[in-house]
Amino acid sequence: MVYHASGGAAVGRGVDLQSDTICAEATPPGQGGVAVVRLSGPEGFGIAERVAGPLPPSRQAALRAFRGADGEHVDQGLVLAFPAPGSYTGEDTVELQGHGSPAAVAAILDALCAAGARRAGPGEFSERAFLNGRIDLTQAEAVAALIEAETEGARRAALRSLEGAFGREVQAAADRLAELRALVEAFLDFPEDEDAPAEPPDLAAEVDGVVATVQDIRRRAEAGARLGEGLRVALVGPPNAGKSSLLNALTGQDAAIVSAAPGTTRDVVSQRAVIGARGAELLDTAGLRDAGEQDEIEQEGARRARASAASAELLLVVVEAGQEPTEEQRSLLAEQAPRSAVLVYSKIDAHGGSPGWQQRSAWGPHVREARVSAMTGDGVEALRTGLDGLVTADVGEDAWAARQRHLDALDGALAELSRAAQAAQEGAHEELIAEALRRAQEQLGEITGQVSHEALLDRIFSGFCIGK
Ligand SMILES: Nc1nc2c(ncn2[C@@H]2O[C@H](COP(=O)(O)OP(=O)(O)OP(=O)(O)O)[C@@H](O)[C@H]2O)c(=O)[nH]1
Ligand SMILES: [Mg+2]
Repeated sequence: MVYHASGGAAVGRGVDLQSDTICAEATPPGQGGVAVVRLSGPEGFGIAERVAGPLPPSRQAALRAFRGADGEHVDQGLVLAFPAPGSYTGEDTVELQGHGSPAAVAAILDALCAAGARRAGPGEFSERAFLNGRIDLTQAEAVAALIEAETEGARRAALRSLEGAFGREVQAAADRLAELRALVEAFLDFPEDEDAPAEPPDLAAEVDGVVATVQDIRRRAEAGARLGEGLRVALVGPPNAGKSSLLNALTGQDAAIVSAAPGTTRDVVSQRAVIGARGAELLDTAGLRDAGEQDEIEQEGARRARASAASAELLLVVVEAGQEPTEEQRSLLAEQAPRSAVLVYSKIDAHGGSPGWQQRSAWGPHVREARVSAMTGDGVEALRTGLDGLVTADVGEDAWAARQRHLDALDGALAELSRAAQAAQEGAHEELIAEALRRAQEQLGEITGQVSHEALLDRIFSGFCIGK
């Protein structure tokens, strides 16, 4: 990855990353009351003084005029200086708070670049914070997760990681592995040493203990990773069952066309919503009936409906109250296991039955039932609450913001630990056990950044927004 300095000269990541001073707009582009421009690096204070005049005492705001290279007044606003090492990046950092105008921001950035700074690439401030030991990698990634958080659950999980809980647990497991390695290696180096413990430690039991810890870390990380992904929810069922009406009632939007004619919905209609702790995409689909009765367009609609059902994390099968699910609907419910499904009986105003949500269904342990009327709204709130509960229970209350790379590293560590445990059980040579423990420790180190390499950092920080 290559960053471009203001003069058009390319600055590679490999080029002594932190010797220069970077600047970027930290607030979103566009018009607003205030725009914050950040400046960080060894020359941060000198460059800021060239643009904004003498700096106020650390961490105190002062009103200043901002001037371009030719001395022209380009904007005015507050200036704040944060000296190293107590700033976000660990370097001398300055914030210029100008007016939220794209033209003013561009002029301030040009002035800073003319005074010796270069424009930052995505995530470069957070990368410096990591490289300067201010935060570990999980915390840097939590900054991105917090910025992206769409729901309360995602925000809480991001804060848990940002406060360092995830990194600390991973580090504690890695430290435990280092201790175990030291024990094993003591036997390796001094097999005849009288000072060595007479009995080797019960390695298999010790490794089992670390495995349990890493599995718990993984459970919480997986829940957090799920929070960051959209939940796909598909509504399927026979034509005219009230699927589109239900989509509209659930989301409070007039998203899908409703009509008395069966076969109204032909394509997949998608609508965003928040369900429980997660952002979700609700997919309304064409009605499913025997292929023999369908024209070509309906058949294609049905194919798309079935594909939506197959890929949905949560499936709502809608049938009219008073009817029982057909064979196809029953198999759709069955195929959804172990993911969750809800059998929704619709139109209870016309066909009778009391509104409500049931945790149990005859159609499988992963199936819930609901009775609703999209027309009167009866049962819709109970259905919404039921779905919230399902999704939130699935995520848990103790998730950490995490990404696929963390899950991969945790899986890698678990695989090495199972190798170590097996070797210990079989009485294999200590060297083999120590080597597997070392590789497991390395996998955990990649999560926090104790073990890192340029390609990994590139992958992580290039996904950030500029200015963070
Ligand atoms: N009485 C009553 N009628 C409803 C209810 N929900 C939907 N309907 C009616 O049922 C008909 C079909 O509704 P839609 O929501 O279009 O049904 P659909 O399942 O999307 O139908 P297709 O897209 O054709 O598969 C319309 O005339 C709706 O007004 C309900 O809760 N009660
Ligand atoms: Mg429809």
